[in-house]
Amino acid sequence: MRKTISRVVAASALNLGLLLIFAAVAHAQAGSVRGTVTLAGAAPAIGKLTVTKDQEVCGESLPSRAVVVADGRVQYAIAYLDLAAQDGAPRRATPAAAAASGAKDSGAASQPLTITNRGCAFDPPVVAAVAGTKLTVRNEDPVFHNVRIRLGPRSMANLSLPVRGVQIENQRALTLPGVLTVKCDAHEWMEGTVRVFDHPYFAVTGADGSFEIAGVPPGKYTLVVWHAKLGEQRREITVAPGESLTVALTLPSASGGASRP
Ligand SMILES: [Cu+2]
Repeated sequence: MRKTISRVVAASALNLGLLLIFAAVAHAQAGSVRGTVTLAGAAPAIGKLTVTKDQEVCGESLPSRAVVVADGRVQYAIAYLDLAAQDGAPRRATPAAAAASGAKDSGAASQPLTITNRGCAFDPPVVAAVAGTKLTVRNEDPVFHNVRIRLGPRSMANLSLPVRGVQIENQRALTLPGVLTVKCDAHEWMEGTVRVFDHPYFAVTGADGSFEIAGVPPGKYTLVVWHAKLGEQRREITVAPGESLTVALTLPSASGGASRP
C-alpha cells in the first residue's frame, strides 16, 4: 500500500515536472521581429497646415505630420504580421488572449491607449491597438476639441472635450479591426489614425524608424509595414524558436508615384 502511494506521488511529481518544463519551453520558444523602416529617395518637404480658427491658442500654422521622416527613417509607420495571409483560418485574439500569448512583453499591444489633444493636434497622430482596447482621450488645450472616430463611413465614437483637463474613457471606439480615422469637427486640420488589429502582433515605428514585435510564436509569416501616405511593403519571414529576427524595410518615396490619398 505504502509502495503504491509513493508510486502515485512519484508519478504526479513527474507529471508536474514535465508540465513545468513544457510551459518553460513554450515561453522560451516565442521569438521577436524587429527592424527599421526607411524611405527610398528624398524625404518630402514638411508641409504646413493653415490654422483657420482659435489662432490665439493654435498659432498661425502647424507642421504637418502626415509624413514624418528624419535621416531617411520613417516614424509612425505600422509594422504587423498579416495573419489573414497565412494558411488556414486567421487567429482571433482578445486582449486577454493577447496577454496570455505573451503579448504583454511587447508593450504597445496590451497598453490602454491615450490620444491627447495638445497644441491643436492629436498626440500621437498614429497609434495601433488590439480590438477591445479601452481608449482614453484628453484635452490639454484651452479650446473646445472633439474626437470623432470613424471606420469607413461608420461612426465608432464622438467624444466631446469642451475644456482643458477633460478626459474621457471609451470602451466601444476600438472594438472592430481596421483603419480608423480620427478627426476634430472644430478644427478641420486635425487628423489622426488608429489601426486596430484582431491579434497582438504589431508595432508603430519610433522617431528612429525602429519597431519591435515581441512574443511571436515560431512560424512563417507575412510581415507588412504600412503607412497611410507611403503605402505598404510586404515580406515573407520565418521566425525560428526563440529567434530575434531583424529586418530592414523600405517604403517608396511619396514623390515616386506610390503615395496614396
Ligand atoms: Cu480640435
